[in-house]
Amino acid sequence: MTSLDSLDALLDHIETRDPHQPEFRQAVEEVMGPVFPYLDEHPELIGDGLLARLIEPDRVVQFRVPWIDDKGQVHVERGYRVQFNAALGPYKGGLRFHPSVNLSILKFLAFEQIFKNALTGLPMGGGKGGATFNPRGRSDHEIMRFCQSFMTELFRHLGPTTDVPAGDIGVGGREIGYLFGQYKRLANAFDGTLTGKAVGWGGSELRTEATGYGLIYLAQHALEHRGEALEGKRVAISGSGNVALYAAELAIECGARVLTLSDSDGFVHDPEGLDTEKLDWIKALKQERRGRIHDYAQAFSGVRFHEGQAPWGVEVDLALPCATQNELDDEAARALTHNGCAAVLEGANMPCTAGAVRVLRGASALFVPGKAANAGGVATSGLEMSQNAAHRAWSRDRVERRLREIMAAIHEQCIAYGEGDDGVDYVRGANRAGFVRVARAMQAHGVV
Ligand code: NDP
Ligand code: 2IT
Repeated sequence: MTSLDSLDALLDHIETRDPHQPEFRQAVEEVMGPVFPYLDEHPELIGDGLLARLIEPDRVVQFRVPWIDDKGQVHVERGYRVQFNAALGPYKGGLRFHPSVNLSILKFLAFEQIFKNALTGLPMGGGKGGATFNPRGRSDHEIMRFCQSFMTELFRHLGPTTDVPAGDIGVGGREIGYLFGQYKRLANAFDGTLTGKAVGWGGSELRTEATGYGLIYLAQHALEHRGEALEGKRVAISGSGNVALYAAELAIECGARVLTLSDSDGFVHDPEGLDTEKLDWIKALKQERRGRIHDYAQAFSGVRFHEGQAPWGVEVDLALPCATQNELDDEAARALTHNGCAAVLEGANMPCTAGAVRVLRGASALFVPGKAANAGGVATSGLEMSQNAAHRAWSRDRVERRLREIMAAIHEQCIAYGEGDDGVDYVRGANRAGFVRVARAMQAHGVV
């Protein structure tokens, strides 16, 4: 095998092996770009073919998921679990149900997850899974039957010390309930094999809010480090799912003005800003009625709906992309910085393209990558695993205290590995800190 001792060689190797996996290639470039210069001073970290082993998943499971809709028609989806790296603990990462799901996207997400999980300091490896299933417009019974069929294959690959999935796009509390029900039935075990469970039956307090809240805690640390505060800032948020809505909730509580939310139809712009009452209305719309974001513009005066557009043209101080990968490109980044936006934190996984990140850095905007900014969700999943293993349930205060500590520690690691003459480079800090923890563990375990 050719030597993989440069970023170009590594990316060429991926291109040759997996020419149809652009998102995976993008994620490897994003992680390893800032790590390579560090390796010049720390060659011991990559002996024994570490990089070649790091970019190859431990295992990929792909399977057929047949299900029957309410009209009796049979559908066949493709299901996956990418068990990427278990150097730090059992595979851990969400499940995504979305028609765009493919191996490239799941490998990118699982690869990111390895280093994100490392940053939390908790004992979790990296994995991701999902299916091509589109939950949009499906009845509860259709969702249930799909989840049961999906779990009927997946359960044999899971376990509380083997692989512990959670939610991601299209997989929330309802889906985790159905998945857990079928897992429990097949495995004949009530254990901590899924996280994101409801609080009454093994779930952790605050897991629902954790990704969005953690994003805001991280934003507070990063802004404070620059001598700024969140209070009074105008904020653009994309998405209106789990991450977006709880980021909005805490941002509002901290005195920020949240001006936008979106879904795949377009974005809503509320120039007055959301308040708790409006947000409760949107939560009911999205979580109970499963409606579309444009309904918000119809129900509240002064709110405009912009069909087919993302919110990055709105004049704001802070942007929180919380929908999906590559939703904020270089053009959007130029629009944001042109309008005076000085900070972007990734609530979603890899929502900013490489070009967008270059534009933001060129404009000296604060940029915090997802593996640091959105780690609060998986961190709280880690706390849920601890509670399940101990057969205990912690109070909301205790979980919140731990989550705050973990986000503060992630910020500290970004500073330790990323601070330079011109401030903190969070991309460098987060990727180097995550990589070092994983590489040390892999070296200790030998060539496996
Ligand atoms: P949800 O399914 O709850 O919400 C996703 C939101 O993003 C919806 O508003 C959805 O709109 C929108 N969206 C999804 N795909 C697209 C698309 N292709 N174009 C435009 N809008 C889109 O998912 P989450 O909030 O859980 O996840 C959002 C992001 O955060 C993802 O990148 C996920 O990987 C990441 N993340 C999630 C964590 C979690 O704990 N849930 C933890 C860390 C990161 P629509 O309904 O119209 O599809
Ligand atoms: O991207 C993510 O970190 C998640 N979807 C959450 C994973 C988890 O296991 O809680």
